Amino acid sequence: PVSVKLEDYTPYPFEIDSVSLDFSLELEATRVRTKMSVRRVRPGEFVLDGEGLTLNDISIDGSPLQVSDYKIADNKLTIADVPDTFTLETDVTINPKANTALSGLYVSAGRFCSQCEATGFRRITYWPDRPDVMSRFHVRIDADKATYPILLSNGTPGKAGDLPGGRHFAEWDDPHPKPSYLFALCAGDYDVWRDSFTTMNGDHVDLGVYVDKGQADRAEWAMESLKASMKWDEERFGRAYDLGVFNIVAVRDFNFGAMENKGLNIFNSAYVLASPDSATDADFEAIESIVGHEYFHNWTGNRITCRDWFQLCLKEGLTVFRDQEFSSDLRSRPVQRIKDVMRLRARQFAEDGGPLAHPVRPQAYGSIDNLYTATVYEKGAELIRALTVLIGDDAFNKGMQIYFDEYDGTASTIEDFYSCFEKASGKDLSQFRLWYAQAGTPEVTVVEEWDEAKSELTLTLSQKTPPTPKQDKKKPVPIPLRAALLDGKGGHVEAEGWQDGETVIVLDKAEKTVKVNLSKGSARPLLSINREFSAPVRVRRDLDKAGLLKLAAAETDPFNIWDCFQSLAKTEIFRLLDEPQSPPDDALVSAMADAVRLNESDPAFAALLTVLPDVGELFQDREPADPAGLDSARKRLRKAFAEALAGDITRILEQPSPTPFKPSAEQAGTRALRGAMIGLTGALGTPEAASQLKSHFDSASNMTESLACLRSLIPLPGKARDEAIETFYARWKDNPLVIDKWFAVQAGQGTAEDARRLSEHPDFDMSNPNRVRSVAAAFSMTNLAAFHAPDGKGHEVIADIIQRADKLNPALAARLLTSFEQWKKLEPKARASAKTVLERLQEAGLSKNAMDIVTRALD
Ligand code: BAL
Ligand code: ZN
Repeated sequence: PVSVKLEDYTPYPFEIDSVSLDFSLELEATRVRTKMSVRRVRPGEFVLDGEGLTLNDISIDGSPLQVSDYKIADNKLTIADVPDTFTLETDVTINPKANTALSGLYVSAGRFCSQCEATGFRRITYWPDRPDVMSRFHVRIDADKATYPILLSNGTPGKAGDLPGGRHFAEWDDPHPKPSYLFALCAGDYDVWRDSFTTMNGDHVDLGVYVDKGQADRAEWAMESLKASMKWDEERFGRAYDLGVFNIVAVRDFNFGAMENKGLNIFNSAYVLASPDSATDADFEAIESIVGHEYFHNWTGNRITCRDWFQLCLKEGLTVFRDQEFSSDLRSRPVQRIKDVMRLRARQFAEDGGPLAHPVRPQAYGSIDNLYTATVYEKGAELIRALTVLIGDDAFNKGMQIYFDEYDGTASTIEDFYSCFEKASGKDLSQFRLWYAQAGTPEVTVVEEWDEAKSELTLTLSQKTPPTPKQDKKKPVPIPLRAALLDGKGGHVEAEGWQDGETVIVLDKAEKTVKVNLSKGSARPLLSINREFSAPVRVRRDLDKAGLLKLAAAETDPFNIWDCFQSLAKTEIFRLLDEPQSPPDDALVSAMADAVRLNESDPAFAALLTVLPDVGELFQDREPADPAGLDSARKRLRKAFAEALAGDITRILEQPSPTPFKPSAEQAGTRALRGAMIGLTGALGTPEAASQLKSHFDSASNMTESLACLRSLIPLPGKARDEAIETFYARWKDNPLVIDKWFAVQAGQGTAEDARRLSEHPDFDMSNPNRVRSVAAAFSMTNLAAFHAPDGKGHEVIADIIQRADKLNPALAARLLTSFEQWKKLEPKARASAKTVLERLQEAGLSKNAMDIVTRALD
């Protein structure tokens, strides 16, 4: 695949101070007239991007150009001779209805909607479609008034009025210069949930959430989340909103979760619409976090944008960090941390360990759409968090203010960003920036030696980052490890130079020795390390089962308590895999159950203690991986765990679910533990369990518990299961977001035949990314035992869906292809089948996006 390289970056030779866009909306032939004021700032050709456009007219300073004056080739329009200052006008026609790639201007449920990041704007008009060209946008939209009564774009509304022929128009002005990827347009008939916000500067902001007709009340939570985000960014980072209007539009057909267009965020409806009966607590939480994320982009992404797409982590990693902090402040910090690390380990560690591994800031890419990865987002966020540990919160906060002050209105780089923290902390951060250039998850080994006579603990820490594609050798990176010395009684042990028994050890060499001096006669303390998961690494310690249990009991960091049990469970699952006849270890299972009971007063945390590492995570540590074997070993442990908690399950589920329903963290925590107990009931696998689940399903008053019951019933064949599947469908068949869940719970636990049957269901819709993902991603990314079954049927069914999806929506197909990323780790039969399927796809001639993934995966 053609590769774009970071080292090839050159600034654009022209500035375009302002642009007017005039849209005449028609489903199949929308006219876009563009007028831009261009000014040469350095030598170079005048080249614009454009894809799938029919050019009607083009003129410079009012004089039409002849065909010989310009060249259109390879999706670029080049005009050889241009004055130093000029006005360019273009008139193009596009076909939004035929746009199934959902990039550029397209139609969803009869309404116009746009998606321009990363390179969709060139599918709307000719433009230098790169983030470092920032311009003031004036937009005029005209359309049929009855069909499209609401016309929205970025900024604040200007003139509006009626036109002949039943049409009307509206104008929008965005005073903030922005790159084209932040342009947005929506037109159609919506219901609106309105509210307002007064900023810390006393400015009034009109807020609107635009949704399908009849669904306005389901936008209330998104609106509450928006107001909370606006307030939080003022309080935490001193950032106020900067326009009089902020709108969100919900769209059913959308490739991303949401998009941060200036003043007009466009959202996948899954992250806007919520009601207690139809949305789970996880949905409410995701809405809050994604609304926050997109809003926070207003400063980290929009006011300060990226110079080029290699800097994507500059806005994404930083904004994920900000949304994680927002959720931590609104909810429980330790619970949030655990959930974030679960996601990181499941998705990013897997990516980092396979053929698609790439640095947080890559040096080259084949297709920009494929760079929206867990590495750029999640590892990018972890690096910001590690930076806060390395330089401390005060220097971090100071550095952020320097960044906002010095880079506002610019398109920046990672170097610019880090220069602010160098200023704020007085530290040289050049070694830290290596984290951005090296792929792979560092492994840290910790060896302890205790000298009784000297009361001295010697820690030998070493790091090693495994080779990744095109990067065999890695340099040491600075790894900030929060550490504490535990006394085994719930407290810390003092040591020279440590504060309250805590410190940050920065492992910045291949190996480092740290001497810890305790007061004479001290007993040997237990070491707590990488507390709160302060660095995104794998820690290897020489701790056996007894040692880990002792550490779990002594730990004062909730993250590490959870993590000790994760390690214990992982080791036990591997043992059960190797010893299929052996029962799960009773002592371990009781300790796991005790930990759940002990933490019942923090139900959200207790619920997380019931979650065993999933198969995807397990097989990162087991090569060659036998997903079916791991799944069955995991199920044996889970069943024993459920048996140990049987009395607690009954007791907890006998209590009523909190009423009236509130999506608060407190109620969600209670329901999370109830949901965990429902899950464990399913793990028991008995006929009684199935009938208990069915009766709980029938009486559930909220989607969290209803869906938990359905999920638990799916693997238990019988009447209860079949009835639940039918009842759920019949009740929710008119609510596509809930039917997505119905597809996903079945694909997530069924066989390849089930996935195929679901993909042939009349409600399966290849043109809707949420629905495609509800079957294909649920099956291939969460049901690894079935997806990677040795008979290859799982691979076949997903390859078939990918091939069909690719014809309509290459970005979606490419995303689904990443489910093959761990194929080289598989046992021989599944590995052979994955290879055959990938080769077949490669020969089938897929889109550029999909070929980029297939080629890298096979490399
Ligand atoms: N910028 C694409 C969607 C998001 O990360 O917010
Ligand atoms: Zn983002």
